[in-house]
Amino acid sequence: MKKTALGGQAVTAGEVKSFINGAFVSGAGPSVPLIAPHTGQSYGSYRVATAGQVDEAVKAARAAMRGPWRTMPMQERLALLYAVAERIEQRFDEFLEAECQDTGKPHSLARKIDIPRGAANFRIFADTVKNVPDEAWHMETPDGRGALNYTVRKPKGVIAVIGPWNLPLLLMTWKVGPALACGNAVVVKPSEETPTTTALLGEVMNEVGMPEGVYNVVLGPGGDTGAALVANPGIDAITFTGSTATGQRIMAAAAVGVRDVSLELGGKNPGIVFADADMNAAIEGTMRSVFANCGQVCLGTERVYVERPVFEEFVDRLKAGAEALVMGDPKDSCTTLGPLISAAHREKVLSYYKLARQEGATVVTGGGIAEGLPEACAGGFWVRPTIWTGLSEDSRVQREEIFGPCCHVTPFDDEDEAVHMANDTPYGLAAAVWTTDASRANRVAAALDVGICWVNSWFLRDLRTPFGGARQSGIGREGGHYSLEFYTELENVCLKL
Ligand code: NAD
Ligand code: 6OD
Repeated sequence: MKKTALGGQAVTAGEVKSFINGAFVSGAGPSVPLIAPHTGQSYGSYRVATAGQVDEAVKAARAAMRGPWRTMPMQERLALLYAVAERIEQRFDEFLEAECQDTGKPHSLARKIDIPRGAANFRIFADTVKNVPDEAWHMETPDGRGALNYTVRKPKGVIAVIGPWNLPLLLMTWKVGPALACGNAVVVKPSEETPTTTALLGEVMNEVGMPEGVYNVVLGPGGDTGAALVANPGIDAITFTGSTATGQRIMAAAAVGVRDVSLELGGKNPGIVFADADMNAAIEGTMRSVFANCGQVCLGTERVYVERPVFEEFVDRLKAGAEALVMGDPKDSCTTLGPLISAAHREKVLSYYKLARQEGATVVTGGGIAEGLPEACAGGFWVRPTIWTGLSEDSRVQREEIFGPCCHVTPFDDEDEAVHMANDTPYGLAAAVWTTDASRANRVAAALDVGICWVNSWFLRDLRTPFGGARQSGIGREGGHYSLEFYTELENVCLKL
């Protein structure tokens, strides 16, 4: 059978399939059209996996945990992960096409970030597991013979992986990579908006000889398929990336049966630009952090604080940058700004554009639906990149996550004021600080209540580092050996000598 993103086993006649126990299956529930965000046109469909099918997937994963996967030597297991990474690279263009069709994001972006990370997430966690040190403690005993304590690291079992639509392959493999590297089996529920690359990975799993049931995919909406998955008692732990509202529901579901959760949630991230910053770098970095992926990046900047002496220059240059962004066909190499993911999300973003005006913002640029796109894109979910000034810190636009190509820029007079405003949020995911003063950089980074603070950069990712959010931006850290803490259970063995 031909193995292309839209014509292999994962997708037949335009229907994206669930993947249960090594086989591609149609959901037994209703058929749902898939809509291309850049055209607004349907390009395929999927059928909803029912609670019964979710249970089949969980049972397949549990069976895999009793089968050859459980006893496979680590080197063999990790060889499979390296092979997955290599196969993603060999099928790079298919993953690229599928990801950009589902999301509408520019090919240039996915080529650089999403697909390479899809492969790297398998390689880096295979390396991590291979290099994790074992722990052993010798203890004294009254009889003088002593005892040896050592730690056995075991897979947690069957992990539910639930992902969002903004970076579907990157964020799914970011969890599936370490989960499998640690010897778990997974049941993945991708976002209902973007199922294709997750299904396509099923083909790769079969191609490299992954045992049946280790990697399973169930397609469907969160309230149905997702809720059935997290409620299933055969799930040992849940790792989730998505909104804070859904994260709270998942945490409640995980409480039944006392299952572990890892939650990577929303943000309202600040960027702080000091007058001593390298202004070219600050503008370039802030442009990316506000507009990359059409502002649909959890780590993106929505609140920019700029020291007053450079405020006007900064706003003028950011405006010029926003107005130079090019919207259009994702395949076109000139395209630098994609659409929003869906009609519903565009309604949400436009409601904030309207709210900003009602709350008294000055619209520096943008502020509505984008027009003048090529004819093929006319029905897509486009909005204009937007910059505001003049809002108070307690306005809803300054407090709520919008997840669109927009930001508000506020002047500040001193460091304390900037830190205070940046921290005045229920979230705590990421921040970006722009300054050439190293002492100030360290001071401000330490004072910010966030999981990751970039200094003079944005979205530089070393996968060995801890990743996660403070406050309502999440619970737990993944990345490097931190992922191993979530995806394994530790057992201490005390051996009397
Ligand atoms: P979402 O919460 O609506 O959905 C995420 C996933 O959860 C989807 O697969 C959805 O089907 C599923 N889901 C929804 N309700 C569910 C339920 N009751 N039980 C089980 N699953 C359920 O989020 P989204 O709109 O897909 O993504 C955007 C959000 O994700 C933003 O808030 C963004 O900040 C956040 N996000 C966070 C990170 C991070 O690393 N912190 C990364 C990317 C996106
Ligand atoms: O780079 C990563 O590992 C990661 N988790 C990125 C998250 C991006 C949010 O949209």
